Amino acid sequence: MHSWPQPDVPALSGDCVELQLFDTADQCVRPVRPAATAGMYVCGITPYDSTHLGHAATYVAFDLIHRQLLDNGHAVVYVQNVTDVDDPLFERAARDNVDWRELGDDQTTLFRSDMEALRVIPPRDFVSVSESVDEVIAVVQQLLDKGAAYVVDDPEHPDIYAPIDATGHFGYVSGYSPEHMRTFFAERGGDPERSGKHHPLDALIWRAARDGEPSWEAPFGAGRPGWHIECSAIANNRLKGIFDIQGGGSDLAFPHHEFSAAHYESLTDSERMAGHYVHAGMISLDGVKMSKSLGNLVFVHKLTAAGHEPAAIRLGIYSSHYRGDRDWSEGVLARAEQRLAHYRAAVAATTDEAAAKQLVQQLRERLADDLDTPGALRAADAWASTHGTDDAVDSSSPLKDAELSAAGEHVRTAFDALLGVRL
Ligand code: 5CA
Ligand code: ZN
Repeated sequence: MHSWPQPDVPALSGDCVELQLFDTADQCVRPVRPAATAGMYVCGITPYDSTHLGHAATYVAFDLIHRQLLDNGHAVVYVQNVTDVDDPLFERAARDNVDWRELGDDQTTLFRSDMEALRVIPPRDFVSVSESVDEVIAVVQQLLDKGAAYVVDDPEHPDIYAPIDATGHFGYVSGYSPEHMRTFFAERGGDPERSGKHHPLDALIWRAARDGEPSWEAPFGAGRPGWHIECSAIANNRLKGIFDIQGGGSDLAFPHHEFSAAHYESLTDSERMAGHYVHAGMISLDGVKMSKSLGNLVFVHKLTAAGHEPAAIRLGIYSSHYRGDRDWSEGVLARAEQRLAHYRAAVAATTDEAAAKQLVQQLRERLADDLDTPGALRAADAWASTHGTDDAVDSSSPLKDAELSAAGEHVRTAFDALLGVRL
């Protein structure tokens, strides 16, 4: 499916700093070190309801990674899926009496416009499950042929599962204990009670056709893809040899990323699918996790419709570290809007090139250190306090090039290139 328009990402002068990221599997921060072309896969939305600020914060975190990789001189192959074949989507479509394809298309369109507004660099390949079922069928067939998948003993619904012992190293991505695995498997779309499975944690890779559900013909019987296999197939078919980063929110570490990796590794007899497994924390609103059931959702399109700039939304997200569970509130946004005005006033006033270069270097260092955005903003705050002006400036919209000194222009370019923020 088509992606969204590419924002302008200006080239930034000065010395780049090698990106280091926390890897969930190894539980440490270490350099990413891709080849000339880096590969990144980030799990996409399930398009049955509007994208909320939690989703947006996660995609903005990976956009920061994308931007640091570009600044490090790499080309980036960025791949993202859209889970448009899934139970919640079918349930919502049935409830609202609309076709599931139409619901998925409409919500994906809204997502694209939110991402475009936030100046998120689009994936090169934006791939829906419904357009990649053939890829999943090929992988399921290979797993069956290899003995790394089995059909449950249920003639009515002969679903296909991958056993958790298909590799000898299952569990390395999340590092969860068996108790944790059981809890999260049940909470996050797993079916531990399904009769006929060899182990309660074995993962569904092909769901045999049911009445009233969409299904596709396959050599092993009509049905539809399981969740983890879809991302495994879509990612690995596009990132062969360059799978540097597998990403998503922390709720995806187990079982989703664990099984996506295990499926690929059992198929290829390899040890490790991705170089880094990177996970963003969950966003809450006023201290309560944003969730559809509570209805405490903040939507990007509502904020922008109310006149809040996407640049301020970005700065609000950056005020805390991407890996922590983070709170959003009106106060966070208000402080971000003050910051934006403060930075614009300083960029408009400054003529100190040495200080501008020093700030840009600090921004690069902080961001290269596992995306330390709070540290980057602290450096910018200090710089703006020294170089800014108390004069009132019109800071409600991006500044114009012609008004800026070389120093101001350099800082503005850095905010745009590294942070996706137009000052
Ligand atoms: N389609 C699957 C991935 S293949 C999925 O998880 N879709 S989703 O729409 O539920 O979530 C999309 C992304 O947003 C995932 O990376 C998820 O971890 C992240 N996400 C969901 N809720 C939040 C939240 N409250 N805060 C931060 N990230 C979130
Ligand atoms: Zn996924």
